[in-house]
Amino acid sequence: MTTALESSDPEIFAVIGREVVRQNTTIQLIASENFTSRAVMEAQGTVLTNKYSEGYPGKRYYGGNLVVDEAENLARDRACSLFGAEHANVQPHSGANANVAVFFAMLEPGDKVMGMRLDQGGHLTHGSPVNFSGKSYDFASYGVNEQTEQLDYDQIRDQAKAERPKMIIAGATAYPRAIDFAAFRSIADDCGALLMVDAAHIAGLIAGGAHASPVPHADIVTFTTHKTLRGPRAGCILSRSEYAAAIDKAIFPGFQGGPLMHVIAAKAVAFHEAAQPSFRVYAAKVVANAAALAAALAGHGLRIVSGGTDNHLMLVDLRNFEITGKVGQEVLDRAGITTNKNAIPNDPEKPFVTSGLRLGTASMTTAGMGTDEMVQIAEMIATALRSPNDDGVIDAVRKQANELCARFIPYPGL
Ligand code: DSN
Repeated sequence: MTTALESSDPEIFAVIGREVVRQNTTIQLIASENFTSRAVMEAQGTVLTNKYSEGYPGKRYYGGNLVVDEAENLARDRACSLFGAEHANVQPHSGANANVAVFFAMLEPGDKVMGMRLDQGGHLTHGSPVNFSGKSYDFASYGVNEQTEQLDYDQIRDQAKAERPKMIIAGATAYPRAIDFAAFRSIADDCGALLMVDAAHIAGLIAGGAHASPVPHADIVTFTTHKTLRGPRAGCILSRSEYAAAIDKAIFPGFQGGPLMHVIAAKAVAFHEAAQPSFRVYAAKVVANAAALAAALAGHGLRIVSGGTDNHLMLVDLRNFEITGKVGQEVLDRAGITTNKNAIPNDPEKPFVTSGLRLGTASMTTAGMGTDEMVQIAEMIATALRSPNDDGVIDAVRKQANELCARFIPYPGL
């Protein structure tokens, strides 16, 4: 049967078809990606995309919103129940938007804030000088301990006492260890700061009980819904009730216009899926797979930053293979293994080159892979990285990757 898209726009139809093939046939190890469910995708491809709904349920600036109000209320209630939060704003279009809105709500331009440095695992919006956050606020950044490559809570406490920030941001995009949110709370209390946690990467692990929750400790928690949480590409903000009005006002009318009601409906679907017992099993498997992949890579002589992983991701230092992150990513792409180059702590290379790779297990765990497959993938990665210029070796690894993926197809029938 010809679809509407196929007949009206064969070019885009073909592009989507090729991307389905890529996702179904190659190994996806980008730590911030996942394979969302068909139900989540179905909710996004609906007439809810047509509705303008500026405002919030019961208080909109246009008519005709009674039906979509139900979708947003379901999303808000399910987010609160999943994470044990007092308030949820489900309108952020992305994690960066969620973070901007929190800054608008809680800070004045020029205020002192502490966040993790981008080149040590933080996010652009945690005060990078090239981002609006670093340009608009006075960031004092913290990093990881040089020896352990892990957060050093005593060091962060000393810095916070000296800097006396108005807000401390905990959370990262490339930090492989568990984060002690109770320690961050105590540090924030010591210097009278608000505590915001950016839980974008680990939101699914928190929902599935595989990482401690920041919600009891933080004033505000932001996260994205598409990483380990496996929902649509978007953001969300949880907060204590006392900050609810300020956060809502900062998202709309402060920063965004009309909410994307089809995406909000898909968030509701994802929150429902993450509340099921099977999601707890999934989250535990993601962590077990990451530990197995890291251990197997270390067995092949690759150095794992900080010596291991407690969550869904790991950073691999490629320097003893005498290869940069940029080359490593390109070689693995040719070998049918999708990764991203990533700075390692105190990286001597530039951000566009780097000495490391960031690998995550959320996608391939969704596809059904377990620890045996992680051991096979580690072998493929090491083989390809040892022979970056040998097309025969790279082709052989690509064939192995295709064969492995044929047993774990995320979207059969698509
Ligand atoms: N791009 C996301 C990641 O890969 O972690 C962060 O925004």
